[in-house]
Amino acid sequence: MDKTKFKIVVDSSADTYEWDGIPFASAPLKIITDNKEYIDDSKMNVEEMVNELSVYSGKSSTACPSPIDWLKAFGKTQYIFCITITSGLSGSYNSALIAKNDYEENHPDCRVCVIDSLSTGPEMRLLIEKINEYVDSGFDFDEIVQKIGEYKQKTALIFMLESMRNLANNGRVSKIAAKTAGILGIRAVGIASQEGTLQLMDKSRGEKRALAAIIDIIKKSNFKKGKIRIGHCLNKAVAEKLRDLIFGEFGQQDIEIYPLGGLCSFYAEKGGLIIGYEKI
Ligand code: X90
Repeated sequence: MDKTKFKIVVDSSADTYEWDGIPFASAPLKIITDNKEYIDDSKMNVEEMVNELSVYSGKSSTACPSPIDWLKAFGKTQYIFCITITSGLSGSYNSALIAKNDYEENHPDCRVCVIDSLSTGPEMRLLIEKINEYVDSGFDFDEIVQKIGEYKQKTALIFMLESMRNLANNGRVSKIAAKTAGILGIRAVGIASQEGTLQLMDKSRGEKRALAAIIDIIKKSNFKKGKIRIGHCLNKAVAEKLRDLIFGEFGQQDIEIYPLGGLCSFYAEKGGLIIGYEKI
């Protein structure tokens, strides 16, 4: 199989700007304040943004890629797999669909599969890895479309947030849901719902209890063995604690830890963790 006929394209909520071994592109989301626009690409300094925003009290918002941004990321490739942040919280998926229709109309020999992750960050990372594997195994476009749809049923996402201020201010969770996270020491633990929205599961006082709540969710999802990807916002230490708890509870697993990109860091805020895993 000629791998150069394929391309994986994601929006920047996947925290992934480059990928080895297969043509790859990331379409940036933007974080906008009254005095600055941050573009979530490989050049962005996430730590600087998070620190600047922690002392900024004005309005801030985000914007998804436009269809033109998506078309730029598509380039000229025969088979494109395009993965977006959940359509339950962002216009990115709809924007990608417009780009797909335009692209296929102008390139009748090309095909674009747009995947609504109903999730974000580390769960999208798992989808990237899997599509790459399927291409390596020699499956054709239609087979991969079907297989990745099945795989997506087996992955899930958990989050742990110390603050939900930016989520609430931008209408991505209700103000009531956001209220307790943000009170000193309380962490909101939850999952991506079936509809691709935030579903709170637990409000824990203290890091230890919050990590225990995460382990509990993984256990209840019937996890035995699988890949786990942990993205953190300036909080590698807690990500490593979680990894060790997972090893203790379920034995050695394929776990990777990495810093969240700009978009996820904006919403997860300092200290936040987002975990993508193969639940079955
Ligand atoms: O279109 C846009 O401007 C982007 C809007 C994104 C809104 C929410 C992003 C949330 C990221 C929070 C924890 C993970 C929740 C996943 C639920 C599906 C991080």
